[in-house]
Amino acid sequence: MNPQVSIIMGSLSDMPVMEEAARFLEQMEIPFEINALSAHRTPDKVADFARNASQRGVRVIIAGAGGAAHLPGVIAAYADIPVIGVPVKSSNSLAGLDSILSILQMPAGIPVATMALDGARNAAIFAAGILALGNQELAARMKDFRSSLTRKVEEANESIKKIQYRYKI
Ligand code: RP5
Repeated sequence: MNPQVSIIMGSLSDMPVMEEAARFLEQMEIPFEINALSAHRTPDKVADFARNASQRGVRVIIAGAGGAAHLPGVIAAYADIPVIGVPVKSSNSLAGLDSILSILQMPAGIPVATMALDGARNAAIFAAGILALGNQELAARMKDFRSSLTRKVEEANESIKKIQYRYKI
């Protein structure tokens, strides 16, 4: 089975954030791969990976990095499939703002769909949404996932209702 989504991170130190993406893909039964590659430490491997990803069956790439965070943009420059970027609040970052801007502010022509800081779960949800366009079973699983979010708010309101306040109307 070929991976449909490839999760790439700049360093093992990004893993606590990026594994959230892996967990969601697992939940949605989407075949994926997850690896570390660095745009400055392994530039040739990044180029090879990004050039060949679609030929291996990968449909979407999720790339996470911290600090200067050029990895998602470099991958997008070589790849011919959508790249979703996850800015990671890493030990070397300026509170994550440097990573957000590096990924978000791509010059016109080579886009990276940028998620929130540490937003790896949303990256996987976005990737699943893209794949669901051509996969009815996955679309049904995504619909169930959405319903579970709705139920969560309904349950929250049930819990809130039980809290007593003297002045609550
Ligand atoms: C970035 O620098 C990585 O994506 C990571 O977020 C950050 C720190 O990397 P390490 O020094 O922990 O390897 O390239």
